[in-house]
Amino acid sequence: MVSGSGIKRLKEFVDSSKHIAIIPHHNPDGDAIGASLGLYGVLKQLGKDVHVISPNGFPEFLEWMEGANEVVSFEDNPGKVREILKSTDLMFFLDFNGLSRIKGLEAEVRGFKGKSIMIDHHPGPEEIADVMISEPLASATCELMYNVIKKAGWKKYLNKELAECIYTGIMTDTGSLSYNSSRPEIYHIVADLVEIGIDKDKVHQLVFHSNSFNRMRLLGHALGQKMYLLEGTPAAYIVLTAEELKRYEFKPGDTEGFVNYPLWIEGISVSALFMEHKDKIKVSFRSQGSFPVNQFSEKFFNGGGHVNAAGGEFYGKLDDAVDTFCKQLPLFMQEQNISDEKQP
Ligand SMILES: [Mn+2]
Repeated sequence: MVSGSGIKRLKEFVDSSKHIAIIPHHNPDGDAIGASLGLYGVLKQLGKDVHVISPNGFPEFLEWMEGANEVVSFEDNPGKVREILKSTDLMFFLDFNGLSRIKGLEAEVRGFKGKSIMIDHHPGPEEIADVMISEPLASATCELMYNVIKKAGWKKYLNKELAECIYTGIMTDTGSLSYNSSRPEIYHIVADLVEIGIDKDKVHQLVFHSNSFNRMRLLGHALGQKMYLLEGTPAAYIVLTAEELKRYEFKPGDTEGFVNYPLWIEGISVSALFMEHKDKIKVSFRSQGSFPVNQFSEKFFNGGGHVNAAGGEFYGKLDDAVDTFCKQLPLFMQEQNISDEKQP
């Protein structure tokens, strides 16, 4: 899945660089942080001066990862990041394919004169790097990272701790191998990681069984009081106001995965989550089957992503965001010629 010529140039870049920065996307998830820390550990063993620079903080449930306490957040520590970037000669962009995905860090990266490598699995990449490893069919950037590490001849550096980082991304981006994971290669990779010695069950527990009491109560509230069906369509959605988020002491990452729950309803194949933040409405979309939530989000919510998983933003009132969704979704479905029936 990762081409030989891409790997050859990647290796040349790494061999000829001393100071390397690894950059995941804003609000990094298990895949972005897993791929970053997996690569970080390998490059350190190759004797490189490496830093993982995240546009902002990352969720607590990833803090157990090897190297996690060395990640530098640009939002929390811009001075340190600028200092690091001064001597950086190679940058890795992981799990994103457009510079707007790194928010405030974009301005710092735009002026960068060194070499860059992108490794990502989102569709529609922008030309942001000298080497672009872009594979929309891959389940996760961590899947690509495993292939990169193996093909570059670095597998010997992939110890148990780093293999657990890589496994985390595959696990979180596929809902524990429940979707977007039908290619046999993924299971060969997982088998390799188990052979290296990962504790698969422990990783699952660390990531998924570490909810705060408030997060569980917020989920209960969202499903019990704030989930709606969009009559006449196979869509359901959840709406959370700023007051509700505050009531349950919302922290970034708390609503991760909420948008998947409406899909568990029989007959529902499109799901949306609306969250009222200070300056904007954050929206997440999921679908099953052919409904392209990335195109829908691009058209109405300034967003994008994958066919079945996308994000977006709305600049206006929460009610107007929800109205836009309720009005435009049926029309968009007609346009796309998508029937009401749940698609397999
Ligand atoms: Mn990903």
